[in-house]
Amino acid sequence: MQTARFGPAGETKGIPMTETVTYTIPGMTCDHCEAAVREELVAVEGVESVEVDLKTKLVSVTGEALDEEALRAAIVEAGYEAS
Ligand SMILES: [Cu+2]
Repeated sequence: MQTARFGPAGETKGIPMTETVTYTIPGMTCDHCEAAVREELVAVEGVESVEVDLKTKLVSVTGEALDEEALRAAIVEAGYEAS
């Protein structure tokens, strides 16, 4: 997983930053839920990878120029709610 961030000094126009956004989705209970959430999230523009931990109900979305509203909408689209 790519977790490196470009600090202000290393920021260059044209090189997008990779960022990770984490959500808690209490409604996820099984592999099916995980697959549904993952499928919607990877379809969001800029998303590179999605990691789901069913035990903690944590979903980590990594990508470039992530749109948090679009990510939340994708979670809703999958039938769940991010807290
Ligand atoms: Cu399920």
